Amino acid sequence: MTNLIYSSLIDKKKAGKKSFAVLIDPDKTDNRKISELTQLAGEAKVDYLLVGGSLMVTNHLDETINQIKRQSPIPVILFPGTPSQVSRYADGLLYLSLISGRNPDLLIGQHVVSAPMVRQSGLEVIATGYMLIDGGAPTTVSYISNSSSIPANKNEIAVCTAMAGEMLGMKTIYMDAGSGAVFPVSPSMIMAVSRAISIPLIVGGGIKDPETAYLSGKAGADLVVVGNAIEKDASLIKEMSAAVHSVPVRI
Ligand code: 1GP
Repeated sequence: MTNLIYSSLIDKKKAGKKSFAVLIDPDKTDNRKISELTQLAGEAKVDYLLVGGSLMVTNHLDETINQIKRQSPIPVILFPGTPSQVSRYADGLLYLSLISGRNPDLLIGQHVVSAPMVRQSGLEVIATGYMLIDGGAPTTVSYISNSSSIPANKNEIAVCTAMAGEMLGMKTIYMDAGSGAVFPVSPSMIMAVSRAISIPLIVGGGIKDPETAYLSGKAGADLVVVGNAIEKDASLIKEMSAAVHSVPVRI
């Protein structure tokens, strides 16, 4: 197992540089769309491509990743909604434990079941404390996981949850307002959490414009993730990526 993706995240964090990732949902993309996204992502210097979806209805994960890998050198990281979403063709895997919820199956149960398959895949595994933050709409993840999200105005719950995740040994914390959230994680919550932990902080969900992407990075997100908005308008990749990369370096 390599450590390339995680080391790159750590190096950038140490240098105070922000990263930008595009989330690709195989259910919502075809060959033509993937070609368009990989080309735009390359031109926009996107740092990582996340691949996954809360519910994968179609069955072309391997095919999607193979096409991305043929067309782009950008590292591909799996962001699995279910344990079946593991593909050895990716570069890494966010091994998500839903630490904001109280559903033991998503904290540890599904990991136990998928552990041999994950180990065998040879993927770089990045233990991730996954925190759902209320984004103003019920999300697929909250429904499927049967767990409530952290209220958007309860910064202290988010801070304590992230701190616990770090002390339990998580390598990153992912704060997610959920795909298609009405409103994204607030800059004040991002700032409070980023000040409380020293591991990389990933933020996504409901980021619809370059300004919000910039503000998320400026507040303390080390990696900003956008899916839906780019699915709807792929030309946003350039401005979103530039916005995140323009956050002033602060070490
Ligand atoms: C969802 O954080 C990701 O899990 C991205 O969300 O699709 O709303 O950008 P959006």
